[in-house]
Amino acid sequence: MKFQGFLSRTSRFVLCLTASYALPPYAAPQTHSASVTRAALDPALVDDRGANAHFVEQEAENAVTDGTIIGPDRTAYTLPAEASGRAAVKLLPGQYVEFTLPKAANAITVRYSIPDSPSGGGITAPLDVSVNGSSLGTMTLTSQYSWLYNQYPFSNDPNADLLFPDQYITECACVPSATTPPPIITKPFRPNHFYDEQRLPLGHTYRAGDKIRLTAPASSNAAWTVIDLLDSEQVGPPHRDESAVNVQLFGADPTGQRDSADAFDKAIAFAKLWHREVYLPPGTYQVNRHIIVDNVTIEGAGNWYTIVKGHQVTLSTPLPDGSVHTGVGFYGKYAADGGSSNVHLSGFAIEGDVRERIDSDQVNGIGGALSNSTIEGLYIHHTKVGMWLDGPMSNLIVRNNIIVDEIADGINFHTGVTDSVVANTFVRNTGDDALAMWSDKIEDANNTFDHNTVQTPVLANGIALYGGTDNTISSNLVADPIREGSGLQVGSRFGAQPFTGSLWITNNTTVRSGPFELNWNIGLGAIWIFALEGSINADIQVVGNSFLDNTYNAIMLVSDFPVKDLYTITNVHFKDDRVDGTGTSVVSARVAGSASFENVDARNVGAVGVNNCGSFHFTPAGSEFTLIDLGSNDGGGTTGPWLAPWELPNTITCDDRPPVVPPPPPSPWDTHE
Ligand SMILES: [Ca+2]
Repeated sequence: MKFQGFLSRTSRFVLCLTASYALPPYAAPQTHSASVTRAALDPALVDDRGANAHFVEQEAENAVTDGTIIGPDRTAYTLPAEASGRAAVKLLPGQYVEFTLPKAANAITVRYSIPDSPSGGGITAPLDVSVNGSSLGTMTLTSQYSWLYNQYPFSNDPNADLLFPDQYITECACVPSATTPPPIITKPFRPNHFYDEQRLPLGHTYRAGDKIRLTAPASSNAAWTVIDLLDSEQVGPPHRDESAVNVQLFGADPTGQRDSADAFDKAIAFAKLWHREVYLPPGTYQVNRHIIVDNVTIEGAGNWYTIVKGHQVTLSTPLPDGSVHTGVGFYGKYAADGGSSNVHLSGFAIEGDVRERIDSDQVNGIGGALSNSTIEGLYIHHTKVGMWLDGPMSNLIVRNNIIVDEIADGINFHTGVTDSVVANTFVRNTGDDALAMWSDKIEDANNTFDHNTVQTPVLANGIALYGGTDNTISSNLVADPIREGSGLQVGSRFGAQPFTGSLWITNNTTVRSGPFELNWNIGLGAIWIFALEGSINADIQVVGNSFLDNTYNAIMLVSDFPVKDLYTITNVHFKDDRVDGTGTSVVSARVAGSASFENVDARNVGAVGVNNCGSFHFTPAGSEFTLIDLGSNDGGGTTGPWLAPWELPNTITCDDRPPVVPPPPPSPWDTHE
């Protein structure tokens, strides 16, 4: 692997820019054509929900191009489905897409996809960058971290046969190894995880109205280059701390040529001895293993300046934690070893090298147990999970981070994580739940996920809770879950402890959620409450949320058919929620139990407001699921009011596959409605 330092890259761009100074001044900035969106939504529709990121986001499909817009399309395993807003721009060699900067910026991030190599493993290809017609240089795009195939936990080989021919697959609705004649499986089977993103410091501040053009060179080796979006931002000067312990004094190499892990350890030991902080100056530091942190503060110059980057390393013998690989990561001690406390990490990037999913590997950006600690201002890229915390542990504050292009989860509070927070964190393109609390063996309690943005998890959910007590999911923005999950999930799954106490799901916005569930062959809800391994009867308050442009339903309460007579969902309370656009119903109930509704308003509803199947006994007494109408549940769609009296309290309306009526785009909600 070649390491390219920030400093050398910056200086190259500065040189290019010197030439552009000779050009005549440009006309006054034009800002009218700069369409800034948040998760492909008009920012006015998002309110103050989601992370307050430093960058502004512009979708390629709204930009100027001589390429081809692909999508919108929400069909899994397609390029548009995994794009933000379910649309992108496809460039053939020689074609471009051009964005008009909405604000001054000295740095951009490009989200893109290029083809895999015929045998897997990825290719690299150039992308020319120019500003106002003046060349800035060429980015080297890669598909080495994208393109997975086949059944979970996936393969990098597009030509692989089924990994598990003895498992049911929905494509043939059969178990292939038990089927005669065997079904024909098209290859590549289930391609996914198409996108990656790359950051580029521009070396100069450009003005609002300046035009950033991305061009696939005519000579490009990539048959096509898909651009999904551009983020742009003004990166501030590097943070400096002269009083902290500088890792370079212990031999850390900011050019990334030499391994700096031992130097990090020495600097940390020295800093702890003298009760000082550790400082990582601007540069790229090669680290190919875990840095164990306990009772220490490590601060970088900012995540655009300080990059800690590693190779994936194959271990000759597995570690006690089960890992067969290691890689760059900052880990607290495991809870079984006493855990870590008073760790404060800030202001750097962690660039991993994980290209495959091996669930036993600890190749995450942040790991272990970190009590009484803070993690802020990090950028985590290409690790397996961004932050996988193994408790028991307590009082961790995670805020202002960016986690993108991961093989599995973004952040997982796993096993007895309590009194902890994830706030103002931006997560895009995870390969599993973007934000999760998994009460495995010991319950997670009193945690909050607040004001985070989640975009395009390619598998599983935007935000998922598996058991726990008194947790809060508030003011998040969740967009574009693609398959086998939805925007928000509350699930008794994965052996989790039961839900107890209360769960508050308040003031969140989801968009383009409620996708098609390929295994069940039905549509999900933007919020998906799933009693798979036990009844869900904790006090669940779903208040003040907006469920926008739902592909199928807004709300789904469901069990699984083999356990439909064992488990129920009760004590769920929906209040002051808004539903703008459902391909099918507002509520789909496929479980026994009940839920209450108060001031839940809906419009642009594509099917009957409530799809009530209960537990599928269809007795004269009606459905086994009861809707409790607490009033002011207004609005509806093509079949009348969504919560019409005739549906109450438990009229059977079961139709799992009604025609889907794509709703119009979400629009401002008149406060008098
Ligand atoms: Ca897009």
